[in-house]
Amino acid sequence: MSTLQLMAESLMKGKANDVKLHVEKALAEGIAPSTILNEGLLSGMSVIGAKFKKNEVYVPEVLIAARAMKAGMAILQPKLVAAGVQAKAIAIIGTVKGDLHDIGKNLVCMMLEGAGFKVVDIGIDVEPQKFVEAAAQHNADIIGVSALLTTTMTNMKAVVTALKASAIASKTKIMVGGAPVTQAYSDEIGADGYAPDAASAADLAKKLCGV
Ligand code: B1M
Repeated sequence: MSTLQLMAESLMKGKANDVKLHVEKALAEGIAPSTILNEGLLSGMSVIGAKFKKNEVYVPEVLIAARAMKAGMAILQPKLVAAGVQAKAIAIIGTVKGDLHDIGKNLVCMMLEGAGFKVVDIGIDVEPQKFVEAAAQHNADIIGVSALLTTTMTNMKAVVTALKASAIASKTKIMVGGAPVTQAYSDEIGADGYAPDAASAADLAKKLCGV
């Protein structure tokens, strides 16, 4: 098996130290940082995403794989920057105003990072205008809004309204998700898309951003 295949395998098993060693070995072998990212780390993470969607792996496995990916990225990131490799797109992610749940939102961040996005996590209990300000500040391609309560999902509409009224409306897409959210609700409030889980959120974000 090649170093990149071993790297992807180790990532899928959540073996952070092995991932680090394989990244270092791949760099020593002269493999380009972008190839290590795409054919090693992202390739492993996309398998995890697909399995998560099919309920073949669960939240703990995804968290462990994401931790292994982060360990590899810590070594690779400076090399990517030096090589001028750009993120595929930029995403702002947060949980709506009044809502403190962040486990699902964090998984969405990890899957997006695993799909090659630069993710700016703006946290929980986020005011509608804050989503738009962060998106403008970071020149974001997409805003992702999470809600876990039937009482707070209604605040998603205010985020959509704030975005549509802003100067970045034509550039920045918005997707919504979280346990009580549905496609019908997303359509009703005028969001660009809804994803039922973190892996689907990464697929949807790629589609909406055309990357
Ligand atoms: Co809360 N809570 N909670 N809670 N909590 C729920 C959501 C609840 C269903 C429990 C219940 O009653 N059965 C219920 C909501 C009822 C409703 O509105 N229908 C509830 C309640 C009522 C409350 C409080 C009001 C309780 C109280 O104080 N009386 C309170 C509210 C606080 C607030 O937010 N203002 C509260 C508090 C808490 C804790 C702080 C204790 C804790 C949160 C800790 C944290 O997040 N750091 C907590 C927890 C842990 C839960 C449960 C048990 C688990 C939620 C979770 O993390 N799931 C939950 C019951 C349950 O779901 N079984 C419950 C795992 C996570 C991976 O799934 O977040 O759904 P989830 O994310 C999924 C998808 O939804 C999707 O992808 C993720 C992964 O595939 N997804 C997106 C999520 N965001 C997305 C965004 C996207 C796309 C997909 O695009 C942007």
